[in-house]
Amino acid sequence: MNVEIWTHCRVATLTANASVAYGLVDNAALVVQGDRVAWVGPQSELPAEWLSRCTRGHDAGGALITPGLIDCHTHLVYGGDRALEFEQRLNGASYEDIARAGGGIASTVRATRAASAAQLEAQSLARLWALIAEGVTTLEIKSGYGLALEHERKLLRVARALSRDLPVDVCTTFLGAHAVPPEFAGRTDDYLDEVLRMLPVLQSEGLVDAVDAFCERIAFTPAQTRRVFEAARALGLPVKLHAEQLSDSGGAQLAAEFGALSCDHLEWLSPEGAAAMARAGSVAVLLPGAFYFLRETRLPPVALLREHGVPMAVSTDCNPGSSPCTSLLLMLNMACTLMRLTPEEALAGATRHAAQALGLTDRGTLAPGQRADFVLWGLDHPAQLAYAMGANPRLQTVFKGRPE
Ligand code: DI6
Ligand code: FE
Repeated sequence: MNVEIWTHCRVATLTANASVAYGLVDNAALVVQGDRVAWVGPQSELPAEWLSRCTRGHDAGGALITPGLIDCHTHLVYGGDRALEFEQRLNGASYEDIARAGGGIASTVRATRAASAAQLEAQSLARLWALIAEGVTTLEIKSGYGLALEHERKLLRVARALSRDLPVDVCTTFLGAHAVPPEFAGRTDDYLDEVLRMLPVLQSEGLVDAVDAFCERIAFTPAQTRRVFEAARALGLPVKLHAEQLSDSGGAQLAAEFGALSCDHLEWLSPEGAAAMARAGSVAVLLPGAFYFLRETRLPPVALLREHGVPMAVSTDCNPGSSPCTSLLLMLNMACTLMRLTPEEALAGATRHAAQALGLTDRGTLAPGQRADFVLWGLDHPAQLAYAMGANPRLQTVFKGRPE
């Protein structure tokens, strides 16, 4: 097996409980065997055994190396855009007003249904490239703009196909319970029956890694969300939840009851919800892009999450309505400026904790046995990743041990 050694670098390992901030190793060496990290530490301590087995050496030129970034909450595959609704909001309409008037998610559902798979793929690929260009090596993509079997299938197939020839892994999440489509208007429970019919079919086609729902006044109640979660549990699928984004409906407690991988948004999270998440080991996924773009004023309770030791992830929420964003680095900055995360918390949120939010234990840190997904940056210190706005200091990405 190939053994490749990277030297002349500074490595932010992001390992949990590291004794130094970011798990930073100066004058480091990083040994890759096949698609895995075999060893990381100070170059002066590199075991001779690895040197003798080395098949290729890489001089990193003094670069900073971090784990590949992980965007753990996106709705990246969709048709059309919602720039005109953005304009309506600037003229006074609220996000909820627009949704109730048949716009919002419903307008993206119309555009997504009308698009062919090839059109969806082309549109989504441009967004995916933007993420990859900033060092993303794993991302999640949710369905939820098809809301009918053939269209949810089309969207999820596009999501799966996107990573085919690219240095990135895609995890797919079924979000059939995102909104009630027009043909089921006023018949939410009938639509949920349909969601529960779609789920096992899509799962049997290998299109579903996890199940999500939008638990909110303008979407599904906790009781309705529970039906979705029970179906997921029966199929052995992990769950996540869009919870407490616009109001506190107790979604976090419900999700925790099902051992949710994550609860996402959380602006209205209550102390009881945070305690439940801590008990369940759910990750809090913070989405500063949506907070910013909807001009929310209520911040997710970061201090409370810290108090309970709930791990925090940071993600783009890339979607046409509430976060038309394809920059995870900008989200790190906004998680700090808007939500007061530290740059270290923000980076852990796009690496280690983002992996946890996807149920992935083989990535998100740089340690022996982990996937060799990492990024070389033209930076001196990892705090610079969250500091700059609109910069892209990426030099090179290594995916599954292979340099691009
Ligand atoms: N919450 C969100 O922020 C996105 N979905 C959700 O459940 C917004 C989706 C959209 O407006 O298209
Ligand atoms: Fe979302």
